[in-house]
Amino acid sequence: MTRTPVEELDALVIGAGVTGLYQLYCLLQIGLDARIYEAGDAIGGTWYWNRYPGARLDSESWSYAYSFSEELLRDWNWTESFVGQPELERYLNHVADRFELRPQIRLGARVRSAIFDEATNRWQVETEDGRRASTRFLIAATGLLSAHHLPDIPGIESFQGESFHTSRWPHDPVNFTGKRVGVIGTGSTGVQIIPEVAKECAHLTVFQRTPNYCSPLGNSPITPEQMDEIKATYPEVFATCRQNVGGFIHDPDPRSTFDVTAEEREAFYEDVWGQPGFAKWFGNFSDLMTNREANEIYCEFVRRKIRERVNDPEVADKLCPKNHHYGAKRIPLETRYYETYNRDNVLLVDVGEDPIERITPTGLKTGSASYELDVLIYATGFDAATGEVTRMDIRGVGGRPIQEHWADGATMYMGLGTAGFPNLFFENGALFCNFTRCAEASAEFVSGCIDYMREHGFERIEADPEAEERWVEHAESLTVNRLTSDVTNWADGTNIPGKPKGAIFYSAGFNAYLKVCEEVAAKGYEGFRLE
Ligand code: N01
Repeated sequence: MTRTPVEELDALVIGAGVTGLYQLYCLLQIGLDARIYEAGDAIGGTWYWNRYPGARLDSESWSYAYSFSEELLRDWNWTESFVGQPELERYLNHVADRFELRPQIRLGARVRSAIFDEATNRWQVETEDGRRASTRFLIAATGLLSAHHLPDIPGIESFQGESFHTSRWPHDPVNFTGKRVGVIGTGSTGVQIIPEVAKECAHLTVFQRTPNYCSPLGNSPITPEQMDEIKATYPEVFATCRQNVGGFIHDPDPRSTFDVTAEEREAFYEDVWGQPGFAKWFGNFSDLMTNREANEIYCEFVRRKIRERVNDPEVADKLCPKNHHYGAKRIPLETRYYETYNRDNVLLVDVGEDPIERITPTGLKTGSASYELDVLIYATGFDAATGEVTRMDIRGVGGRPIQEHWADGATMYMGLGTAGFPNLFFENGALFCNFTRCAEASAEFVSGCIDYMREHGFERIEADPEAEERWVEHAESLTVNRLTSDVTNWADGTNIPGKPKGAIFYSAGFNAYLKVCEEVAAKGYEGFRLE
């Protein structure tokens, strides 16, 4: 490893995904000398790493687009309502080229350490490939779901076939022809990859621990005429997203589940069920996520839908969730997922009932059976939000490591900063959101803040510990009336053994969060200490 000369920067962004690219654009717009250090060999973040068969959007493509450039909106044509990974990767590369971001992006530069120097109020950064930078501001645009999680199953290293985590998928297509394949995990990723692999392989065994309320995606191609119509309504699309709790283009029905008769309710459920995307979640009755009884009525509707699509009643029963509410775990959107279990070459194994004991050199062993496999796919998720941050050696005031600071659970003010780590901003998904909408909001807030600091001669910003505590208490209080479950969930850290449980998201929603950003900025970045 050759160590390069130190790059002297105003701002360094970690990650060239949806957030990082726009963050760089904003920083360059205000005249900063800014760079991105990106671990991957190409840009795209999530849409670079997650190239498994079936990977695609579940926000409507046009609502996921960057909104900041009218020219970009005018020139880019989406081909499907929910486009796949290749088109998203092309889009992000187009954005990087169009706005001339590439010269400021260093690829293959995985940040190993970032040490805050109190004498200069600057971060000293080193990458694994020997690159070095000194920067006033450090922005971890490391994504919500980027630190991939491989479960600690005994024997995992012993498997002699091919094995892949879905988020580290090879660039060359994997050939499944004639092979016995196993997939562990039935979250949003598993649900996307399973139907694709089943079509190609000799035999597929799905190891499911917790079934989900998978709901139809409703994808369709976009004709040139439809694309013209979408372009004409972009301002309305983004205005709707700004008003929505998740930044999506679906609004809840203001009625409660119990404001209507049973027949009207059924007709309403059928209607939202038939609509594309998250309409069946975010466009549902307003009490879906707060009233247990209301939620259970909808759960039963969804279970019925599952049973209608799966031929074998025993298999259908295994696929029906019974231990959590609709929406308590993130809803996977699917295309012919349930029909996959009607194929002769697909077997569903309930590892909730019959847990995985070990991976063997030739397959997988549960308590009661052994499965011979040529390929093993881990669709086992991510150490969400903070995982990528705590995998780096980040040390704040007094040399305190971030891992020690967050030993009892991660806390942040506005999801953006934490006391003791000055001039460091996190952009890891402060709320559950149509991702680009939130990415734009946080990037604009951070660049606005840095601009304000320059104008007023401030060199150092840090979350006020009391403001941070108040924010965390407030964020937790918002979850009190929401339906949660005791099942594992990446959104509260419980999918990672040993990770302290805590709500990641600000559940007042995107519209409320935008208001907070505006108010905090208008009050000279209230809740942050500026020096
Ligand atoms: O990960 P997950 P994901 N033994 O954590 C199972 C986004 N996304 O990659 O539920 C057996 O949801 C685990 O079982 P359980 C989206 O936000 C978006 O699927 O813990 N099983 C679960 O079934 C999504 O929510 C898109 O009991 C084990 C699965 O692995 C988020 O990414 C597409 C196990 C992990 O599910 C994460 O989704 C894809 C073990 N030891 C993803 N360990 C879009 O459409 C884990 N599991 C945009």
